[in-house]
Amino acid sequence: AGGDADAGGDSGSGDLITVGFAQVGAESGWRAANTKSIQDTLTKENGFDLKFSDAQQKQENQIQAIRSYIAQGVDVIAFSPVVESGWDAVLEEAKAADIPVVLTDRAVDSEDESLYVSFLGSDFVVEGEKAGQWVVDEFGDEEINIVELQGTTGSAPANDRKAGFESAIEGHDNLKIIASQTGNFTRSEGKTVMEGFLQANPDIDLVYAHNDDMGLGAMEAIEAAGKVPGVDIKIVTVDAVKDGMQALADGKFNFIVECSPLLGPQLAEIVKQVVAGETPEKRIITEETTFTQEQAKEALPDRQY
Ligand code: GYE
Repeated sequence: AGGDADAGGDSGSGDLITVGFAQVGAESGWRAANTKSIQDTLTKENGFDLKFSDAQQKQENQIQAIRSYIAQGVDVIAFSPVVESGWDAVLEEAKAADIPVVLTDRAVDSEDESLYVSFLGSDFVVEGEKAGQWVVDEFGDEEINIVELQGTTGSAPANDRKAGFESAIEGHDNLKIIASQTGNFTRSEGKTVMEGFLQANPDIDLVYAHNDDMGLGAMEAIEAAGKVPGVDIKIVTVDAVKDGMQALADGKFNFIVECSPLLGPQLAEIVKQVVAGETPEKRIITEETTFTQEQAKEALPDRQY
């Protein structure tokens, strides 16, 4: 920043856009693909100097990372907030330092929308609704006991995927959520929580997991309990990462709502716009689909992540 743009073919670091990215963690296959997309796109060759941090799913670590990006005077800060609330103070610090902030993937609940320039990511309520609608269509009037594996408590995707699912099954009294607990978006916690669900409830018909990883953990717990995932107990998840798609193609999952982690290219565009003094769109929603077992078999060979 600040260098003379006419430096004639010299791609010295003065011409690069410095971006500080505070990532949530490395909790899931989705997150790994998201990190790769960002790191593969915000490269020196593409005109960026990326500073990247992993908060291990802890808000205090993210706040610390953002403060250090402010102290370093980066051009733009981008982050995926681990939880929705509690960001106003640090976002005001960024604003006071004149550093624009781009939210990627997850939302904050700040009422002051001037605290960030743009929010790029999925509509998690719609994802939850798509999962719920599949359940409604699949089971009709059958009496179904559902257990829910929630994402990280207080995160936008956990809040919204829960709300969207509930609204889609509302009024269908035969579809009952008999237990709901967080598995923190990880495979291991998904497995542990599912083990507890299986011990406490003899007739579970369906698992709704807020991401593939927890669904994969639940699948292991179901198998360990001597039942057949996808048949005795059906599994619906969100994400559509490779391992999830494989489980779907193998008949162990029953339905996946896609959530795209490939946000790097759009983030790069937004950052360039901001630095050029343009105003990016305030809300950019990722386009996504859903997959049945047959569709997973078709899509799997070309799946990038
Ligand atoms: O679905 C989950 C990840 O914020 C959309 O976070 C993301 C979610 C994703 O850990 O797998």
